Amino acid sequence: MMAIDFKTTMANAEFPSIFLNASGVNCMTVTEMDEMINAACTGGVVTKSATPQQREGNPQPRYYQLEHGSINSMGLPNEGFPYYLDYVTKEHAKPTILSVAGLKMSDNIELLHKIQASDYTGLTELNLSCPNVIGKPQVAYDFEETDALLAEIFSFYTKPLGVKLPPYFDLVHFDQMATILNKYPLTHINTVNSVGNGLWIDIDTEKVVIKPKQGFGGLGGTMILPTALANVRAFRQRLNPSIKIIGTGGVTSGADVFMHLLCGADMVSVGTALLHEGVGIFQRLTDELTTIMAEKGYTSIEDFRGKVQDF
Ligand code: ERO
Repeated sequence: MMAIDFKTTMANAEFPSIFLNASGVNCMTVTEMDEMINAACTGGVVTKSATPQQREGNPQPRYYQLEHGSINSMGLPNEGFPYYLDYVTKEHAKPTILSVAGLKMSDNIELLHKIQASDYTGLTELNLSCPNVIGKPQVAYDFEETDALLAEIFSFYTKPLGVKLPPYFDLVHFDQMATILNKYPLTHINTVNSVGNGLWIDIDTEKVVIKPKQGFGGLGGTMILPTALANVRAFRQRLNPSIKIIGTGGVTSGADVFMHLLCGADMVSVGTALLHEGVGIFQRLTDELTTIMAEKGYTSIEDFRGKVQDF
């Protein structure tokens, strides 16, 4: 099989491949982040979303594998912002994306001030879409609050910054959010976070399958692929070309990656399937994507990126 060059750039970062972990999977500890960086066919690593202080997260069980995906209500367990800032500030063989998630608006501002003041010059991703912190709504479902937050951030922040978005389900919401995002010098969006507040029940026990929030949790995996593709496509049609897109959601095969790229994704990240298969998945996805491209006579992603055809 002919090797294809999957190098890609975003802001000042040169990723050797298009593949990343979805934040939250394989990125909690230095060992896990190193494993992502050292694995074949990865572009780099996205950290677990960091809060100002270390957190244990929600009570167990908080993750459950479903037939067609997963449900989670982890509740932002993480080692705390200093741990991840320290990691990304060190030299690594591949680029890093520092994911941060304040529990309140002032946290987000404070975290970004700290990154601005630090030696870190790489990419940061502000998570505006965690569905699982008890009593906290997903920020990016509040359009006015998102706009106000980004306005304040870009009054002082000059380093590369993207945002992690929740899935949207109405075309008007894509219009409204894209209009807001286009006002700011964002490097990228990452779409989608898990589909918030799904529910699953074990019919033998007649009980919900995860403990936090009476069983409500974020859905990931195969079942959310169509939602993820719609969000990548809808935002690619609406965002400034300078804002790149990390497509996240439902990727388990090279065909799924190919669809994300046809919708306009610049990079593709993997969550549920990475958790189940381990970092070896990136070699498999690369091989499967390469086979599809070879069959179609494509030698570069640019031959088809964003070129999904309508009837
Ligand atoms: O519960 C979590 O830690 C979590 N789960 C998700 O599916 N998405 C998140 O963004 C997130 C926490 C920030």
